Amino acid sequence: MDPMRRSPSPCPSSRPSSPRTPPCEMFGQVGIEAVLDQLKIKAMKMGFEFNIMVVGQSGLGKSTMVNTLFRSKVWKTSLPSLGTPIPQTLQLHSLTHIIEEKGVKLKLTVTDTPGFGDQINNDKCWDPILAYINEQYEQYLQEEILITRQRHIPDTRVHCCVYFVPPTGHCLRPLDIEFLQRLCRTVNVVPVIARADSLTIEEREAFRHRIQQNMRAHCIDVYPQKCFDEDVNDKILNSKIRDRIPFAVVGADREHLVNGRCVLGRKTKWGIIEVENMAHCEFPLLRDLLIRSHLQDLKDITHNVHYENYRVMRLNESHVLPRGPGWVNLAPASPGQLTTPGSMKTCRQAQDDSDDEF
Ligand SMILES: Nc1nc2c(ncn2[C@@H]2O[C@H](COP(=O)(O)OP(=O)(O)O)[C@@H](O)[C@H]2O)c(=O)[nH]1
Ligand SMILES: [Mg+2]
Repeated sequence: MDPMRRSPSPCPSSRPSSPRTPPCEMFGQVGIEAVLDQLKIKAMKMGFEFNIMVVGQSGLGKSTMVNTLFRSKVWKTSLPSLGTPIPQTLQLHSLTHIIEEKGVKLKLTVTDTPGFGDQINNDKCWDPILAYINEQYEQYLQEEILITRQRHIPDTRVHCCVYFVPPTGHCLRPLDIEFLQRLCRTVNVVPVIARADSLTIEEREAFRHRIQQNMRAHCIDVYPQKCFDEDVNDKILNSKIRDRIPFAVVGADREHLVNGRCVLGRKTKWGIIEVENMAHCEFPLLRDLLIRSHLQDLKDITHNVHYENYRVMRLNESHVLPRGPGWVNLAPASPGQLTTPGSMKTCRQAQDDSDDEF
């Protein structure tokens, strides 16, 4: 997909359609295509920001998956029984790293949600997550409405939430349904079947189909949402992706030698599960979606749809009409408005988010 694709409008039907501008007959080369080089140079200078959240019960391989995706030790992983004790409440931890490849800098923020779904009573355990996501929208909004605002507003909004479904082989659990139903309206959600090496090929397919049925029955619209396909090419590519979601993934942050090649994989007694081998698991589909083909689209939909919905809701509830060009009186949201329950602990360990450019 073209990473520079136009951003979708949140409600296309409500926008007036622009009058068709006829193409102008040209009698020579102007060099317009050099704009692409300018955009590339500027983007390389600015770097990219990408904020991802991982949600799922302890031990499903969230930390390992983040390390696998970015081929770095973004998070320290732990053995389920030997690691830190399971937290008594849901906590949110964010970590920011700069990843650089071939001169392209990516400022990656990963938010982990240890404690999600680990309690006996998991009622409302999605609330702190929703509150965190809305807090980031609110921060962005408060910066955006300043009269003297920063040239580049720091973007901490969650661009994608990867939800780890346990490999039960049955169907979505009530907790999964509750979570997905709420979150998919606020953020881009990509569900995955975690630790897929514990399922046979047939079990994986049957599980995927049942999850897809569950999602349809409960109106869970995960990313890439059908209504934001912009053209036939999008439709074709995204339909293939939608057919395979949730991807059955395996994570690994160790390399092994297989036939003289170094591969990321999990060594078992009967062989090595190669995470980047499509014959073994669908990790490559997840990586391609999140990084190689849809990263910019995830950011566009976050800005143009999810954040826009939040912005409109806040402007409406402020009950103050603009008093002239550019005037918006928007009181900061009180903590209660953002559904922040007392149990939430947000621990940001951003290592390098003081600069607007990095
Ligand atoms: N079998 C299997 N084990 C995995 C997979 N991903 C991670 N693990 C292991 O599961 C344990 C917990 O992983 P971790 O990433 O810390 O899980 P988290 O609690 O969800 O962050 C570690 O021993 C990992 O090596 C996977 O895809 N398959
Ligand atoms: Mg972890």
